[in-house]
Amino acid sequence: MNETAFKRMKDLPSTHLLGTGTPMCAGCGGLSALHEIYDVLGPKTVFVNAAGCMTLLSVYPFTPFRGSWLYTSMASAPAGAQGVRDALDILLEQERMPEEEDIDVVTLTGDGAAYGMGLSSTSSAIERGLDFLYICYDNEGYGNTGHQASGATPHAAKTTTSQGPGGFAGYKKNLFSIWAAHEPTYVATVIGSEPVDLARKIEKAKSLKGPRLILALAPCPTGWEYEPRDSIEIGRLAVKTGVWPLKEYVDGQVVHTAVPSPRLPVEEYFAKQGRFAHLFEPKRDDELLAELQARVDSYWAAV
Ligand SMILES: Cc1ncc(C[n+]2csc(CCOP(=O)(O)OP(=O)(O)O)c2C)c(N)n1
Ligand code: SF4
Ligand SMILES: [Mg+2]
Repeated sequence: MNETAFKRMKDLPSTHLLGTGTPMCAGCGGLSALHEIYDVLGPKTVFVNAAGCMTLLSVYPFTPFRGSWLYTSMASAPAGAQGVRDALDILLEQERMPEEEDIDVVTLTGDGAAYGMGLSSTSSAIERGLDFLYICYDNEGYGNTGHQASGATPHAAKTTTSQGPGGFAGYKKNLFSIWAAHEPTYVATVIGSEPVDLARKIEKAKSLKGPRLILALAPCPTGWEYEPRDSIEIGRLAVKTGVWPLKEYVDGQVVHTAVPSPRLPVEEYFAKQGRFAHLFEPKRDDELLAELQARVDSYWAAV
């Protein structure tokens, strides 16, 4: 962090969360989703944060979180959450802490941890019925280290590790369904550009106990290659084209909380991002665009 950024952070009022003084990229969609989520969760939370872009928010001795924050390795945030929950439960059981001072345990990671490195410890935590809220901001790559491909990278996107003519050859993992298959308390997708839907889901998640996931698509100007001012529009297009379905899993049922109608063509979303520029230039790739559209169509045909 340079000296100016350090001075700006130091001067932030103590109530200022995730402000412009942090060393984050302008227009970060993950940061705006987290800001909205924190507005609902409030300071009675302990964030267990795996390595990634959001760990840059808390640079010793400063933090924008008004509650507690703990840093873990990429693979072990749910294990860290278990330790914190256990410690809180012991304090409650031994009456060393009154019930009203109990704290919500919140795991915060990127997609690299949530879809890949931390999946095993996540699965085990859900299996044990851990009472925690897992927030994944999904920028579809290892953002903090230069946007390498992750388990969340979509088909055809260029990343620093998928530079071939067709972009990423694999397909985005379905983390929503992987979580739902564990039959946890709650799973929901959100996006910062739909704040009302997001706030309702966070309120619901906060009111429940047990393993809960909030999966936030996080438009990332740096990794997705677009102007920071376009983050909200790109987020809205992700929903309007049907690329990012807004839905929740509760009581064994999946319910869509928004059904785009009419659905916009997916190319309106792709055309705004440099990581998909090869779909349009130097020559339009009709075959690949048709495949991408067909995959989204078949998802919605089954809803
Ligand atoms: C085991 C391990 N491998 C690699 C790293 C280096 N590393 C730090 S942050 C990061 C990217 C994490 O990606 P993601 O979870 O998607 O979060 P983002 O950076 O996109 O916010 C990596 C690879 C690490 N900390 N630990
Ligand atoms: S790389 Fe992307 S996710 Fe990371 S801070 Fe920048 S905009 Fe946000
Ligand atoms: Mg990421």
